[in-house]
Amino acid sequence: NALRAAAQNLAKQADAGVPTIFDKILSKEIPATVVYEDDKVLAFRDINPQAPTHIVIIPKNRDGLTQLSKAEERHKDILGHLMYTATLVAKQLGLDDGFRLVINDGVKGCQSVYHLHLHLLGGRQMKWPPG
Ligand code: IU
Repeated sequence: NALRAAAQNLAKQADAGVPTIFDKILSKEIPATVVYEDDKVLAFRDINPQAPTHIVIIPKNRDGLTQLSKAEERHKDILGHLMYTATLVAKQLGLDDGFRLVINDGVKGCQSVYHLHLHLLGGRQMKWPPG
């Protein structure tokens, strides 16, 4: 269907090295409220927050990781680094009573930006199952 075709097209463009919106945030072409940064990752506030605290954490070097399901052996370090970063940011932002991490993958996962990213959500009571 149309949604699937659009998502596959976005993924193909990202695979081909076409900059995503997150590359533009990394290059400062598009402004973002950065809450944490090191040599490997950037964490910034989501422009359409789904919780009082909603942070997006991305690898600076996409290295083929348009989405989690493209992960290969060489990505294990950055995947761990992203998750560890979430714990640092959660502490920094005072999410002491818990938080949620989400990675949307592909069409059925509702992924919209094809540059791997981890969502850190907190500041309210979460529900299970998610939507
Ligand atoms: P998703 O998992 O691919 O759906 O997440 C993409 C997120 O990026 C989504 O929550 C958007 O609100 C967010 N975002 C952003 O923070 N800044 C932007 O310029 C754009 C999207 I476009």
